[in-house]
Amino acid sequence: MSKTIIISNRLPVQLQISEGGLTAKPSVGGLATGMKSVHHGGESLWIGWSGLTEEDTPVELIPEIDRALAAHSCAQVPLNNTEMEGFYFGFSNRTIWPLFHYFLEYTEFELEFWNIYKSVNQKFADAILEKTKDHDIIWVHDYQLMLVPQMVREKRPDATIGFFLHIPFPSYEIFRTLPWREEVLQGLLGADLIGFHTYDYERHFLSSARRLLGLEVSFNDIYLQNRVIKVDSFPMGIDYEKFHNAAKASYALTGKERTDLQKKMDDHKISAPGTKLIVSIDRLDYSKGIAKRINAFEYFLNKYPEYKEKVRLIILAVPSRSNVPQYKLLKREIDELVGRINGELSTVNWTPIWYFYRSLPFESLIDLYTSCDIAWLTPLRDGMNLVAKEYIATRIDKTGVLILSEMAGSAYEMNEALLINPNNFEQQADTLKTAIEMPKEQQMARNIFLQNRLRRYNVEVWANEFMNSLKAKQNGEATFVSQKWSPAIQDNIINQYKTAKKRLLFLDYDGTLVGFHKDPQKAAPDKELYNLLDTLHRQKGTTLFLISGRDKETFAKWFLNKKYNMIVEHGVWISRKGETFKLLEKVKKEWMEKITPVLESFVDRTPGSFIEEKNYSLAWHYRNTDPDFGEKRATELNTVLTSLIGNDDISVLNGNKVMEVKSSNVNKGRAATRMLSEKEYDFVFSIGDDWTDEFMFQELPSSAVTVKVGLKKTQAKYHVEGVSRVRELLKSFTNI
Ligand code: GDG
Repeated sequence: MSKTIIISNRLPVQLQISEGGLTAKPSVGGLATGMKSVHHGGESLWIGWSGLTEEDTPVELIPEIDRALAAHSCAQVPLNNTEMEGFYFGFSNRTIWPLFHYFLEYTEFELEFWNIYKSVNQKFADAILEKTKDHDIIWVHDYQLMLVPQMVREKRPDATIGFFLHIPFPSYEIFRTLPWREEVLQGLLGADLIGFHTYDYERHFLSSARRLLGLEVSFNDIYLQNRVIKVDSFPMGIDYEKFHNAAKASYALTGKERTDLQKKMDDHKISAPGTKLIVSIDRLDYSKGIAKRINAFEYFLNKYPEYKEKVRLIILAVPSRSNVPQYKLLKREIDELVGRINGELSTVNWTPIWYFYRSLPFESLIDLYTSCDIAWLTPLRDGMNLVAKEYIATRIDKTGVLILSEMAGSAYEMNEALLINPNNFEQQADTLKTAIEMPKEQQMARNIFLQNRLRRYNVEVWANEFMNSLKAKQNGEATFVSQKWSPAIQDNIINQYKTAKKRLLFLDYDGTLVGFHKDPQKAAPDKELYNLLDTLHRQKGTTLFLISGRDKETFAKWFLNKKYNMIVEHGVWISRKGETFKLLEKVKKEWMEKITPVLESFVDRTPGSFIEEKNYSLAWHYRNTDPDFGEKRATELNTVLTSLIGNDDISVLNGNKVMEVKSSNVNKGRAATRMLSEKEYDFVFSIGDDWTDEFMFQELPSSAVTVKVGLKKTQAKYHVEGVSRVRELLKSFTNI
């Protein structure tokens, strides 16, 4: 039976070595709880770092640690101090974290960090390969392990791999500044399913994949030569019932049973009735906008001084990555800010800010959520922000106001909150006032919607949706109708080929026999291709046709002396056995004069595009344009041309990054069937990669063997992955 394998930087278990020996406790973090439905019993294994470096682990304790972890279905990837420095504190938290949160000024591009990141990712990948079997389902988490999917895929091409990014994926303009951007994308593309919190992150990723790797993207699928990768958004939820029930339990406690923090907040409410408590909880991280929030609070108190002594801001900042210099500086900045503001504004009865720099036990966290009238969360950039969701879940009587930054992923799902731009102090001051004055009924009306949504789309649903989507991919959801060319199919077809007396082959050129080049003139045939075509051409009983949309001059230059049969310009010209090209179809060309200026205006407005003038058609190529822009222009051009053409004599073909205008009575299908009607053939084969080849696949008789190159929707019976597979396939025809 297949297992589920979860991989994250940290294991969901806290190990502690003390004099009494070793303790292993499950951690209570969001991810650990979220994965409960996926990580249970003997059916799953969680691989990650234990939290103890090799230097901190007495050798004699290692077997005991492994046993303790195994009891929680976990296995560790041991890491030493140098690895932690380069991989975690270095590349993960000094390169990727700031860059992906749009803090370019904090981003360090250090080759040493990158090298260690690669080697540690390899360690994780090796651990996966060692501890898993072929059919296991692998789910890799987060930005520390972006190279792992591809590293596993290399060794195990058929593995089922999912990847989820918990932080934002930045816009292409930011991402492209990373010196190792292609490697990172390639690493992620080892997965079958790549998940993000929001559609924006998804679209940024797709845009980078298209622009940086030139990959074909259709909706949310990325097409590689041999695989289709699904990219989707799965907004992470929380364990709603856990927070809701904990809040209920907290209310039920009587005076003495309450936590110290709760007692302090109760006292405050008694001594200053009518005052409002505002809470903010975050890891101490520059992405969370804590310093700006404190400044905005001061701004609010100065703008609306009537609220002095009436509101208090409670800040819980949880220590985080304190080894990284930027975090040390931030800590100092916040200490100073709180000190200054409290110093300047405090009165005998009032301190405006209560500031805790520590991690609190879960119960105290709940106390903060339940006792505070307002939660004020102002990240400058945040993948999701679960605190916002947790605050709402704990509001048993449905009161409470959430002020949330638009820059948090959770803002997309929490429209009923008061959404703010954390850089706009004016707006925040006014929003604080609105929140303080908001009538209870309005608070409740907003929170009912929020609570219902959070209850429904909880973290378990999130994990299950991701897994179901991944499993659907594993089960090979049909994305296209053709069958993959397999060794068994090949054997069968070679048998037909061998026994046939008269064979007819139609081979498309670009994207089929050779790969694409930025400059089409550079896609000349190589020696290997000439040898292959020579052998087929000379083979007894075989009639070979190269069939292409290219102009006759280029093909004459490359192939005429080889005496191959050729059909070019989609069927306008034909050359057999080395004779000069003749017209195969009578075609009109008067329309060309009218269309040329239209195409020229598109060339002027679309850098990188150009016109190819053929004898009977005009092609507008946009392979070298910005991909998004090029597609947009192509759609525009299509609309313009269709409205201009207005009759059936000419038509527009949408090829692979090319739009071709040509006479309607010419296409590869028509040309191929004409050849077929000239003689009796008992084996017909056609292969091609783009839309224009579909005419052949459609019009050839059903007994023909039709093959599409690449994973696109097609009328062909079979598909193969790419140029090198095409060549292998054709080579098999030569060995008879
Ligand atoms: C990353 C992304 C994304 C906080 N203080 C205490 C405490 N917490 C718990 C909260 C919450 C969690 O920590 C923080 O989660 P966030 O989502 O707010 O932020 P990150 O840690 O930055 O998480 C983020 C998340 O991954 C999930 O994908 O949402 O955008 O940056 O659950 O309750 N828990 C306890 N004591 C504390 O003092 N017990």
